[in-house]
Amino acid sequence: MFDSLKNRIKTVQEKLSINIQAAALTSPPSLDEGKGKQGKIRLTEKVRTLVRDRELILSEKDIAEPLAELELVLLENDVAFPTTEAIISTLRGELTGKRRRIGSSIDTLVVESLRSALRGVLGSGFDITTYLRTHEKPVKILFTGVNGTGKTTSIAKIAYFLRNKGFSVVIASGDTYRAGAQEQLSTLAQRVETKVIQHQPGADPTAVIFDAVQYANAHHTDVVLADTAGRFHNRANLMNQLEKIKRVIKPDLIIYVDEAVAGNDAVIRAEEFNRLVGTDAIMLTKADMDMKGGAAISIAHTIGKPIAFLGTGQAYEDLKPFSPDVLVGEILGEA
Ligand SMILES: Nc1nc2c(ncn2[C@@H]2O[C@H](COP(=O)(O)OP(=O)(O)OP(=O)(O)O)[C@@H](O)[C@H]2O)c(=O)[nH]1
Ligand SMILES: [Mg+2]
Repeated sequence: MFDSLKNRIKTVQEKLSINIQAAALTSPPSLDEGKGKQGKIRLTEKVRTLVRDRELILSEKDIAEPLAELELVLLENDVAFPTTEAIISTLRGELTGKRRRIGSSIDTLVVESLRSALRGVLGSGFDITTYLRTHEKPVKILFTGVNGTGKTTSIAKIAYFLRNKGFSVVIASGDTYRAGAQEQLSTLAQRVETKVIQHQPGADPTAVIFDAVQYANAHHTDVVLADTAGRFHNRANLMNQLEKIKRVIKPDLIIYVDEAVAGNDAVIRAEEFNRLVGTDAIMLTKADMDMKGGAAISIAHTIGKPIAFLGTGQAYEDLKPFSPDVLVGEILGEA
């Protein structure tokens, strides 16, 4: 992820440093700066020496150009408009208006301000293992999302991940709609050695998930992972079916699954799903195929829900618990 974003952010970063250095050079010296210079700056001095310990207040004008460039870079990489605005506004706030001592630390100032602006839109992340440890069992997790985003694959990955953490898991084969969906899930579940509850094709998904919860109660299973058929949010009958599942099963968590490659579409769909059936956390799949990373940056900020996991490939090990700090490090080219 972020292949196309990283280099361009680096360029903006450099431009910001240059502009700040220029502002430091042309600003009047502060009171405690070396006496006897009478405000004259000898340009022959090395820049680093010159700006060291200089105090200045950066104005919006000083950084307007690199910020405009950053705005464009973010939008071109599918970062949602409100998220882009939030990043720019935090960065502007971090850099301007404050009296600060500018020295050899300009690069650090720029990187840390960028980090804080990006960090601000990514939310807290969602630590599923802490959630599971602190909630009554079985914890019922319902997976929602449009067709083909990776719900079924993600359920197998999460089952594998949770079992490795010591939790017992049962999967509910709640996609009774798409031909081949149940077989796909049984094959995946077999690979990760997890029990699946299935009914006949065409059965009511609520009944399947209900049975899985009964199974979990009887066997003291920690977690129920409930698959559902892919559906578009404008299909009222299918959304009503999700509503029914929610009403009857009362899931503890609803995880909305979408693919990072969908960019802004993922953000828009996530909002609709959240509005219609609710969402507690997000799983973004196909991060391995996403060059831009816009959805990963915007989705939590736009719908106000945390990202729990990133899917990073087709195998069941290809799952990463989401860490906002690691993601920001990646964007800033530190990882
Ligand atoms: N590269 C990559 N492929 C993925 C990832 N997650 C899922 N896939 C692939 O995406 C395709 C669709 O995955 P499914 O799990 O069937 O998607 P789904 O959301 O359950 O699809 P429906 O049930 O039809 O709505 C499969 O070929 C998966 O192998 C991922 O993180 N990276
Ligand atoms: Mg599926």
